[in-house]
Amino acid sequence: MFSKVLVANRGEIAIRVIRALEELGIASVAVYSELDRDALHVQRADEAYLLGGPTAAESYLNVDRILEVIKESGAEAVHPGYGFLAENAAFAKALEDAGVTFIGPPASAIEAMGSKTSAREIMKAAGVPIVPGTTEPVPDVETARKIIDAEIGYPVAVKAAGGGGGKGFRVALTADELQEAFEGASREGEKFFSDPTVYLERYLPNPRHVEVQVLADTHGNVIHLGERDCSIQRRHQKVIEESPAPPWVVDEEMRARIGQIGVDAAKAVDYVGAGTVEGLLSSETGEYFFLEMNTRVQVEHCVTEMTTGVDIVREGIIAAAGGELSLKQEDVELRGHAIECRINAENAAANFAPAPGKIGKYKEPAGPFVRVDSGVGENGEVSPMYDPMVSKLIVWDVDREKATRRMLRALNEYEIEGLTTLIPFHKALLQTEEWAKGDTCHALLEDKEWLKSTAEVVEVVESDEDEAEKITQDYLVEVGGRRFDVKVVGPPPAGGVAIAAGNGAGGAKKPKRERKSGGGGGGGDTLPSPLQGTVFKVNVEAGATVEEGQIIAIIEAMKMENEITAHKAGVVAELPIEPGQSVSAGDTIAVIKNAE
Ligand code: MV4
Repeated sequence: MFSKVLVANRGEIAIRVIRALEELGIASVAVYSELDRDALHVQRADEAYLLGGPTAAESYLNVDRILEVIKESGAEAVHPGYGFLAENAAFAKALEDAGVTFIGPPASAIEAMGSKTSAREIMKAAGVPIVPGTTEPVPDVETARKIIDAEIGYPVAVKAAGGGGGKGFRVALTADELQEAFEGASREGEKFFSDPTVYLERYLPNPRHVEVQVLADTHGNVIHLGERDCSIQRRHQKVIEESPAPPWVVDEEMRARIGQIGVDAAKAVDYVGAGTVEGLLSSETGEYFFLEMNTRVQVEHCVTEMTTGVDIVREGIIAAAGGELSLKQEDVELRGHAIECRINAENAAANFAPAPGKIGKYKEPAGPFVRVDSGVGENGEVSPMYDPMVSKLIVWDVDREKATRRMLRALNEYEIEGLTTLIPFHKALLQTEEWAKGDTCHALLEDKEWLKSTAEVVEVVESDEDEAEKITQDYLVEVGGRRFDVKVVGPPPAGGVAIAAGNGAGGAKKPKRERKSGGGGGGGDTLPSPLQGTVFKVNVEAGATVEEGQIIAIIEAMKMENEITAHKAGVVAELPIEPGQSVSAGDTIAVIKNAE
């Protein structure tokens, strides 16, 4: 076994890995960017090294510097977590060459699965069912047209070969839409993966996203830990995951069938460690098709840990060290139901725009069968530079309905001051009939009115907004001897002194400023940028009349396109932005005045 491992990541997954290392008696080495000097993962590790500047390229993607730190620290292996270098075959190869163990599959498996066309070809040869379509790149629109007419038909999905997770994915419902879909997917492939190659798949109407967790060691043992259902996605980002799938979606027979598909897929690339085979389950025919394999531990691995009792991260480390998996397929037992909610610093009411910021008070839920994997804590900060995830909240209970109630209870306990998060969105979603039915909730996730209705008042910890604002004051009130905690939202009292006794402490508290997480500018005319980035597109002109929720501009940040929508209806009085310009969080995107 290793004695020291470097964790090439940050946030909750770095901490998750460090915990597993400590339990195995392995020393941990953290790495960090200049922005992460005080981050939790740095404090939690046995030693820590600065990688470089704030951008991912200068720090968590800086292979040369990471190789230096490996030498300096004497680490014998590297755990990449997810994201950053986790699926970078060149990085895995560089470590192999340096005699350092990459905790993950061989570089050849990463490479085989990295190209989606190559993965489809290998899976087809291995007898794994793939979504009908091409396994070879399609050179141009004309060729695509011929293949679709002869074999696939419409609607058709055009996907980037370098893609995955929905990047470079376009749909052509009819022949008319093909050219745009083809060019769009190719452009996105070029932008994200430096590879314009695309391929075609039959477009399945309203499928479920069902994936299989696999584990493999170097002794030929390959097992699966059942499925996760991740059908609740927004712009291809998973927001809620569960294990197993709702019982009426996947039964024992289907579980065995798709589990075997996962095992066959892993075997076909000589997989080692923890991996996930993603697939689509046709809601019409019950057919299951391989979509892609993620050659790393995933964000949502925790729900499987809860239902199987297997520590997936630990098994991955043991496998990389040349050990045997601690269990056989027949030892795998699924019990009960687990749900995970991603607690992102995002504003569901504003198109899920990233809402980075400083956290004030912070209190995590606890109690039976509640797990919180978090990357930040009290007085921490969610930086616009990285993924906006604050934490993952995972609960377990004997069945889906009870797990849902437990999740709602845990969400109610969660207190994150100063940050707009998906907590109110999750609370609302888990109380819908759609969730109860096990629906994929696509319509809800696009329903602007419904999303708006989930917004909650949040207390701003630190704000330089200067307009007159309402404040929130907490009072303790006793009515007929019964105690009530009362929140009063309104203008600050004359004289500006507020006495709060909310938590029984009795002392005077500074009045807190609040903002409705749904909009910007506290009801003013100014639409501020919720994030730092580059103006990609301006969708309206100055003087235009806009509806509330209409897209004003698209801001690109971390390669993601974020739609900035009008916070109110009116006339665009000012529009001080143009494509290519960089904006900071809080900068004015537009001033929208009421139409007279
Ligand atoms: C598809 C599809 C329909 N047909 N492929 C790809 C990435 C993943 N995030 C979702 N992807 C899809 N690929 C074909 N051939 C539909 C989706 C899809 C989806 C699938 C299951 C559950 C939710 C989804 C949300 C958006 C897109």
